[in-house]
Amino acid sequence: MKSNTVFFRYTFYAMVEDRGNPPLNSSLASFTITVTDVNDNSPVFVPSAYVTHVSEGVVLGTSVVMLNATENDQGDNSRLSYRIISGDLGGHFEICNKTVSLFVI
Ligand SMILES: [Ca+2]
Ligand SMILES: [Ca+2]
Repeated sequence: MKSNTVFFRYTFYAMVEDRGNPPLNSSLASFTITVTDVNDNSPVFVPSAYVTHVSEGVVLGTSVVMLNATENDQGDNSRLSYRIISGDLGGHFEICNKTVSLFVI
């Protein structure tokens, strides 16, 4: 677990009673719920801009840039996926994990 993660802990007390008249209660219980992680952090690219150069004779499948993002949540809340959302008009690039590769010319 990351040390900077905020945890929330709730402690409840409950009572049980019967449906008689008058109702009788004789037992109390406490229970605690700990929220280990809330997805309250967004991933951030570090750096936020990348510049690279590719030779026109490069072999298809060559990695052209490695992206990096940080994320302060845990588990599934911190698992990242990368995708190109615009700019690749010819469909020449693909991202596998965090690696951008040239695949189609
Ligand atoms: Ca969190
Ligand atoms: Ca997150």
